[in-house]
Amino acid sequence: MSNQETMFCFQCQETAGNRGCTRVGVCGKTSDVAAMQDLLIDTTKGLSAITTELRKEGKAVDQDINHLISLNLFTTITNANFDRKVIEMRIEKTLEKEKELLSQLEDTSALPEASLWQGGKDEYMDRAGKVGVLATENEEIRSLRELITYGLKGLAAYSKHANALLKDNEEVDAFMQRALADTLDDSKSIEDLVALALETGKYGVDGMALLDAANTAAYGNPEVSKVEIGVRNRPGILISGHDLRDLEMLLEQSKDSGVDIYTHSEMLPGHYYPAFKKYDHFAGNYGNAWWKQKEEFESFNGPIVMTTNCIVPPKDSYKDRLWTTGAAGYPGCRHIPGEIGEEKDFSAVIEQAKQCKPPVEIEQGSIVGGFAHNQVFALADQIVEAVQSGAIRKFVVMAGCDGRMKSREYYKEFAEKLPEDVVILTAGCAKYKYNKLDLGDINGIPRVLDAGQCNDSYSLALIALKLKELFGLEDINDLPLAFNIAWYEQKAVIVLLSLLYLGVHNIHLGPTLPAFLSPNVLKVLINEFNIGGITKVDEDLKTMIG
Ligand code: SF4
Ligand code: SF3
Repeated sequence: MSNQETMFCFQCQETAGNRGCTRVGVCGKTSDVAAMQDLLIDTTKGLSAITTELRKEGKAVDQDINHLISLNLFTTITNANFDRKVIEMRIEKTLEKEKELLSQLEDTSALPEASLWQGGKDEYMDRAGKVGVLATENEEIRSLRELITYGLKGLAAYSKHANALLKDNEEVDAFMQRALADTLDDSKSIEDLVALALETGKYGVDGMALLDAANTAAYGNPEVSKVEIGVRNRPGILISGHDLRDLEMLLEQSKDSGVDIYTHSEMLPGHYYPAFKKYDHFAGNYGNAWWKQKEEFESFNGPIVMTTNCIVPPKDSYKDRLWTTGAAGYPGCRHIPGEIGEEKDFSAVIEQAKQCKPPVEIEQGSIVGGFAHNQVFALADQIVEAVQSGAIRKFVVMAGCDGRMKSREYYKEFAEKLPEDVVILTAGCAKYKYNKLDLGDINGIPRVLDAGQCNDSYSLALIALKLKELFGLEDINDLPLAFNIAWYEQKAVIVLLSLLYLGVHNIHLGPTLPAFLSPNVLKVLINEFNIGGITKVDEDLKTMIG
């Protein structure tokens, strides 16, 4: 691989043929952008090797460097940033920081080549061809390196959201950087890398805890909430992605503008936080999971702000209404700048909205959510009683991502066919496959308990641990709890590694198993954790629910 005509990416569930995207991404990523992402990852690993050595020498690493590294990783997550110029700019910045920090290091002998390479922009493409995924020839080592790298991308995304709320965890950052450096270290064995993958899960839990603490300190604990899915008659702004700080700024700046704010996809849980309930113009949720955005952004009529992934390459009909901010980017779409701690300026978006027609109504009614840990703990007595009386037989965690593959209809069917005494615990955009079905309740407890965004899978883990305590069990795997997780992008990888770290066995992962897991790495996960895929709904209902 030495030119921009070839690429290799297999980081997401929709990778071509469940093997790898090689000319253009199924997501729409072009080969030159893929190459620049490969180089950005390599330079970020190089910088991380330097910061790791600096820490070993007892020197402090600036928070700005930690933030730079997290944002670099986040920028390469599936569907976050398609803008080659932005990625090149981040490579340049990273190389500058490498140079600066190298001069502070006493001993540079342990550094990998990636820490020392300093090429100009005209050399980027050539270098990218040498440092992509396939540069690691051994299939097992490659698989583990990518598993760890993807987990770290997810962790970086969650850290970045916590950082936006001025919360940092130096231990998480130091680990992230050490682990990135280790993925370049040829002396690491398969066993070392398996251990590192599980350690990544430990820090995944810490990273999600950091974000949970940041979100709840800033906006209160999510509470049971009814969210409208119809529309009002004023123009609207649609905000998507995961960044709650962006949502807060937009709500505040638009409050007397005559424009309503609607959430899309992973921003839906914004409605569950008490702090946002005071805004009368916070109208509801519009549309579904990310992959339906082409139709839904068209009919929304107003501007759309993508705060993170998932962006689908936009149609011309609404491209001038699509704005990005933070790690998100798309060439030709306007970007709202703003560093951590700065107030972003959404006035141009608000002005554009005023000129737009109100959204076209595509659905009516409401959905209920807000079952994060605090709210569920408040209902603990009711839940324990329902389990003890037999009214609730089992819980099934169906967290994760949604996606466009037909095979994902499985999750809707699975939810529909679940026996009526089974409760779904969900988080992430996976929920759009069943959160508008009328699945009823059990003694007042809804059968779909939505904790929030994908990072709120942390809440689901806390709920499981609480149930274990309440039922006096030794092992989380003794709970009446099954895991049927849908994955798509790399945040789901950190959620998975976190669950493994917490000792959860028998996780079913679908709709397909990750292409980046080599047969032998998969064998390890099966042997140690009994991970499995999915089959047919009826069969899986038998094995998972009984
Ligand atoms: Fe292919 Fe997924 Fe990579 Fe996009 S992110 S290029 S769809 S593997
Ligand atoms: Fe969805 Fe992209 Fe994963 Fe945060 S928004 S869960 S796919």
